[in-house]
Amino acid sequence: MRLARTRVALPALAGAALLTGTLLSSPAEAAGGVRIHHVWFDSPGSDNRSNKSLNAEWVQLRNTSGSAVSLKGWVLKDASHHKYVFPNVKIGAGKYLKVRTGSGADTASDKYQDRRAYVWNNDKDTATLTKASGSKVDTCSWTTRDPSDTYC
Ligand SMILES: [Ca+2]
Ligand SMILES: [Ca+2]
Repeated sequence: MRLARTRVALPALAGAALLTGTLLSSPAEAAGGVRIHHVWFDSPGSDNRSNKSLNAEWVQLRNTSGSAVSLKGWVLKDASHHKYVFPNVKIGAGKYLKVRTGSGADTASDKYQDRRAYVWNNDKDTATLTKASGSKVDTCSWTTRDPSDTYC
């Protein structure tokens, strides 16, 4: 079961978010509007652990706020505490960023965990995004009832 999400009128709140986090009810907004937007947990085709297949498994973040947010030291982890620590990168206002499981050269829009095994279980798992301080920013959970093409 995916977690219930609070949908708010983000364009209207983007300015307010710059002034204070206390107006906003959830940790996601308080963190500046970075969310787990989509998790493609079941790589297309057979899961043969090829680098191509590993990189077709990813988590996509979205910055719904009106300003860039630094992800330095932020952590993306699964239910088994496999952690990916973000390098010194920013996610621009309104931009998306994918964290792919396999190896590759990081770009502005694509980061690589450089793993040789899958992280995001096909049957059931939870992606959790925390700040460097450990405070929770967002989570996304799924089961087999949620296909990979379902957004978080
Ligand atoms: Ca697959
Ligand atoms: Ca996992």
